[in-house]
Amino acid sequence: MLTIYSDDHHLHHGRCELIDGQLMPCFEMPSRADHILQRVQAQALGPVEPPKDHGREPLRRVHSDDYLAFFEGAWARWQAMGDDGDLLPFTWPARTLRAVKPRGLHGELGYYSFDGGAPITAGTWQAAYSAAQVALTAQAAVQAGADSAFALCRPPGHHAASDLMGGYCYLNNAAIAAQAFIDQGRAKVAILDVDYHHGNGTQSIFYDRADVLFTSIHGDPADEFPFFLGYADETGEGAGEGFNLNLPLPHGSDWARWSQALEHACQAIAEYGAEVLVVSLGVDTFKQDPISQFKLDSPDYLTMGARIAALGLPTLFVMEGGYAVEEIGINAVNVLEGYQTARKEAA
Ligand code: SS9
Ligand code: ZN
Repeated sequence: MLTIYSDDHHLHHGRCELIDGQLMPCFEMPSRADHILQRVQAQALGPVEPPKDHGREPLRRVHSDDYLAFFEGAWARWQAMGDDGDLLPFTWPARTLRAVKPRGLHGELGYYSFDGGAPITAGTWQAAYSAAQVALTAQAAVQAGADSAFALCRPPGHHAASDLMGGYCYLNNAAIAAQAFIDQGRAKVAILDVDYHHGNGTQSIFYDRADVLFTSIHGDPADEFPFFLGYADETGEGAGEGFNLNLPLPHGSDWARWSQALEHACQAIAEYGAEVLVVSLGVDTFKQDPISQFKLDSPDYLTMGARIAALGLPTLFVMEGGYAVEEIGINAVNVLEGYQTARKEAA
């Protein structure tokens, strides 16, 4: 399997995030992607190539122009104010307030974000832009006929909506790739989000559309980030009614429970008649993940990959979360190896 990877992810290294009442060192750190790349190479998964620049247009298909301009320019504005620490939001347009767009940097940052977990640093725009290009380059390989490809994206993307950053995410790499499939002539794209957290950004981007089915298995938002989206009764709206499937699971869920939800999601994807599959590949479902509450073990990821392969669809894997840094490479690459082995056996 081809892996697309860019060193630019190192340009994003947040100092801290607001979590559980404290400013903590960011769990989303550069060594995450380094470990995954090392494992891809150690297991000889396949060639590793840098991204090609597909430009800004494919990003504009998912994100608003004003959001992209704000994100790209935010660091320079922050520097002009004389600061060089991380830029973090602290006020949001919650209920009873108005979702107006303020003029100043901190107000605008609150307008364009939903939590205090996505710091902007000097290199964040470039890292996120390159991650989107990583996704687009892997997407192009699958569109051109490859059975599968792995977009080793960092920072992750599935929490980012059309004009919102949050949850370590800025540009929605999986959504940008899914939209590229549509724009290149595919009629039905399925997204399977296996990250521990609900992919609120991806859901919202495709919520009123029938051409992209969004399915997600995640910690029940009643008890888990992102709290305000990801419930089972969110089934889509308008033309998208019936094309959104949330499978929330309780804290402590193990492979026996998780794999039933996977079966449910895979059946929905097969019934939908998807032409191509995008997997939002988070491995923060791992039992030792420091911020998550599921109990998957490393061999489970091999089985996960094999079940995804049984769908028989061209598949683009897009890296999302996973914070048990030592094991992240083993677990992520296990999904890819499980997939690849099952595809070879089927062929
Ligand atoms: C947990 C706080 C979670 C954000 C997590 C974002 C994960 C992205 N106490 N903070 S995959
Ligand atoms: Zn996650």
